[in-house]
Formats: sequence, C-alpha cells, structure tokens
Amino acid sequence: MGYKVAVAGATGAVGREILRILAERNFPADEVVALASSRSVGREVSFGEDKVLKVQNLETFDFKGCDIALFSPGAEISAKYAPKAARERCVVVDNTSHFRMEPGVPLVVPEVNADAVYKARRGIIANPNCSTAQLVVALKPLHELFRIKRVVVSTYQAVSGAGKDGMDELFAQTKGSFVHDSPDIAQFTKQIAFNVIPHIDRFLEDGSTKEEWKMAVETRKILDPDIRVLATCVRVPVFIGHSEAVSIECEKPVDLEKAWEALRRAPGVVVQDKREDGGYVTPIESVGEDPVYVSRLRVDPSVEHGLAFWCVADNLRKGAALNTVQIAECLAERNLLGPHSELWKKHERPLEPQ
Ligand code: A2P
Ligand code: 11C
Repeated sequence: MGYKVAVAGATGAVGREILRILAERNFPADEVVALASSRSVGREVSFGEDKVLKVQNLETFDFKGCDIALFSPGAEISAKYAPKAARERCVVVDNTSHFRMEPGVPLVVPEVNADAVYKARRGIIANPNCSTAQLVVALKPLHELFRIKRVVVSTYQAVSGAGKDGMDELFAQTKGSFVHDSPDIAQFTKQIAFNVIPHIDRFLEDGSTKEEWKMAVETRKILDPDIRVLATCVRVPVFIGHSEAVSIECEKPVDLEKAWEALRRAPGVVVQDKREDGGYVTPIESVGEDPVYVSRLRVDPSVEHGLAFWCVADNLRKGAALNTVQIAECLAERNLLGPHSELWKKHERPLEPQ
C-alpha cells in the first residue's frame, strides 16, 4: 500500500520539480495532491509523463488522512500551514528557512545525517538551504578523513533560487537588452542580466546576509557544531545550478589522493576533475542532474592542512526538490509514515501555526 502525499507550492519552481522527482523515483504514493494559493485553484500541473493534477487551495485543505506533505510555498506560508498538517499526523518536509533551526526539527541531508529523521518530534523535518545542501554533501567525506575546522566558501547562485519570479526577471532583462527595453528591477536589488550581485536575502547587523548566516548555522547543525564557516553569497545570471568555491582548513594533515578517493566513493558526489581545459563541471551541466559535482580539488598552501575545491549542483534538485524527496524516502524506508508510526509516539507539543 502506498501513501497519500501532498505537495504545497506545487505551481512553483521547486514544487514542480518535487512532482517530477516523486514520479521519476516511483515514490510509493497512492494519491498525490497539488496545493498552492487560491490564485491557482483549478490550474493543472504535470505529475510524471502522462498525469495532470488539479491544484487545490492550501488554505482550506484538510490534511487529515495525508501521510506526508512536501512544502515549498515560502517561509511565511509554511509557518502557518506546516504545523496545521503536523497536527493531523501528516509529516511535513519543509523546504523553507522557517523551521530549520528549531529544536526538535531535524535538518536533514540524507547522504550526511539520514537517521536524524527519527528525531522529528514535532512532525516537521527541514530541508536545508540549497547552497548548504550541496556543500555538506561534499564536505562530509573530507570531514571524516581530516576533521574540518574552518570553511571559507564563495557562492555563485542561480536566479531560480529566488523562485520562478527570479527566473522571469533574468529572462526579461536579458531579452530587454536586445530590444532596448528596461524591465523593472523587482526580485533583485540591481540588474541581474550581465551582472553579479553580492547580496542574497536580507542584511544582518554584522554586515553579513541571512543567506551567509544560513550556510554557517545549517552546516553546523547538519555536519558538526564545531565547524567555523565564512560564506560570501553572490547571485549570478545563471538560470539553474549553484556553484561554490570552497576552502577548508583541517585538524589533520591532508592527503590529496585520499581526498579524491573518499570523494569518489561518497554517496551523492561525482568527481570530475581532469586538470585540463574543460575538465571541470559548470552549472549548466548540472541541470536536471542529481549529484553534487566536485572539480578543481587541490591543496591550499596558504594555510596548514588546507584543501580547496569547486562544487556544482542543480539547486532545484539536490538543493531542494531531490533532497526533499530523499527525506521522504528515508521516512518511508524507516516506516515512519502514517498516523500510527513511531514518530507520533515520541511526539512533543506540536508547533503553533504563525
Ligand atoms: P501560486 O502559484 O498559487 O502563487 P516560487 O518559489 O517558484 O515563486 O513558488 C511559490 C509557490 O508557493 C507557488 O506554488 C505559489 O502558488 C505558492 N504560494 C505562494 N503564496 C501562497 C499562499 N498564500 N498560499 C499557498 N501557496 C502559496
Ligand atoms: C537562493 N538559497 O538561492 C536561496 C533560496 O532558505 O530556502 C533558498 C532560500 C532558503 O536564493
């Protein structure tokens, strides 16, 4: 018997990808429900090769009888409706930033900390920020070998990280430059076409941005609370595929051959590193693909025990939808779905809708 699955935010960039991946990976679903805002009620979204689902209203949807809900409608909307689903014993895997740092809400990247799903005492599991997800998949095997103390990362993030409106803005500005039109700047703070913007999410008091803060605190929650992280997050005019230039400083002496071997064996990682023209992966090659690609691995001679590398992943897949579906698979494999699962026996006071 399969599960009843709800996808909230089903008309968005991540929601559509979740529907595609559920079908692609044959998630054991008997019924899939597509939810979005009242604006989209009655619209159709594709599910797999040949099915369409009629969109229903998240606001009025009754989660009773649903086993799992995969949420990507934006942080404020998740804050309101994810607890509502969890109260009905429908496990929520939430893609937004809202619950990630809450105690009792595990933050999960299955290649790194799959068993953390057992700790979902409030019926909600959080999916990390896309730039964190690909980073921790690549860091995990290196941390096991050399114990990472500090990470310095600069990101090159695609506009799809800002949703379908971000993609539309890059498209409109690029087209506008050829037809001498200047569309409004709405999603981004500066022109994004033919430009780069060193600013994602809002500014914090210390001069960093919330995106940069998320990379630090989420990496610590998923991988190791002792790792120090400095991130600089930059938006680039790429539709899909986040790239990261990463430097790590380790406790133990590093060995390049061992690092390569561990990365080659690591789940979710593909090493493509030929040290020749074109022998590395660029974001466009990651589109529609599942792995985190690692290239340009080399010793960082500027610190003791340092390594540097480049990593790329499809931010809508490993960074969001794929990771979400992988978490759903972890729950299903561990028999943690359904109103009588072990998860609800250890259940704590549910979170309040906000
Ligand atoms: P809708 O298309 O009806 O606005 P993206 O991140 O790509 O912009 O997608 C956001 C997703 O979240 C869309 O599916 C969007 O639905 C959904 N969404 C936005 N606001 C609400 C809301 N108030 N209630 C439910 N879903 C919402
Ligand atoms: C971006 N990383 O590229 C963001 C998108 O915390 O889930 C995801 C934001 C989040 O804009």
